[in-house]
Amino acid sequence: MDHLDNIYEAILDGDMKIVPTNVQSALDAGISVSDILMEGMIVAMEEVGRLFEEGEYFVPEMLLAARAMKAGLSVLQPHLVDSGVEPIGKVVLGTVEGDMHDIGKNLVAMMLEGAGFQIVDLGTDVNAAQFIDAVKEGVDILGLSALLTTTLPSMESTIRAIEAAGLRENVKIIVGGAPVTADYAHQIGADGYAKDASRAVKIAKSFIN
Ligand code: B1M
Repeated sequence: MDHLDNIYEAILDGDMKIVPTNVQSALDAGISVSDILMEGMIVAMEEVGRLFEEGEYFVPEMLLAARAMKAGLSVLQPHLVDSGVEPIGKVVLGTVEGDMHDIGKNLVAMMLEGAGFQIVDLGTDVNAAQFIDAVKEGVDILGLSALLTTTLPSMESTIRAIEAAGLRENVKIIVGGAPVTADYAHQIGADGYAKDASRAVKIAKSFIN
């Protein structure tokens, strides 16, 4: 098996000890960070989702795979993040109320940080009042993530609450996550939609320049 297969298999096995070792071996072998991420790690999480849908994996297996994925991302993080650069803007990020998924949001945070943004990560299950408090602190961009169709409405209610608080003009809002679409983003009044972390960086930069 090659390096990327090893990473893929270890994530499917939920092996949080082996995944970081395999990621490091792949880096040492000169495989690009982007290939490790896209072709080793993200495809593995997609397969975990498929196995869950088909009833072959249950929540505990999904949780183990997520932990293994996070352990691997921690090895990649220094390669995604440049240190010592002056921030080009401030981004507040969070997964919306009711939603515990944070791997995609964390990846967006890492890539934005790597692109020079200061990140305030509010974590998961963040309610509108928490987002509002963070926006009041002064922020250029607000990033909302949702992974469940059942938590999409929290995205919309967060934007409505920010409008009601009179803060909408102060901040650009980017939304993303598997069930989010460009149409949905437009419908709820977001300023931008990003399908993945690298597109989130492009959009965020376009709001700053
Ligand atoms: Co969950 N889960 N899960 N889960 N889980 C999904 C999302 C699901 C699609 C699986 C499936 O059925 N195929 C399904 C949702 C179905 C739906 O709503 N249509 C599902 C379900 C049903 C559930 C539970 C309800 C299961 C249950 O309890 N019965 C439950 C809900 C808990 C809750 O949140 N209240 C649940 C729980 C969990 C775990 C806790 C076990 C775990 C999460 C652990 C964690 O995140 N810390 C988990 C996992 C791991 C998944 C899957 C397998 C993988 C998600 C992931 O990390 N992907 C997922 C299946 C899948 O997505 N194929 C699934 C990798 C990640 C890099 O991609 O998050 O899409 P993603 O992020 C991408 C883009 O979407 C985008 O950029 C990222 C990087 O490119 N992006 C943004 C994300 N946020 C963005 C924000 C932006 C811009 C781009 O701007 C701000």
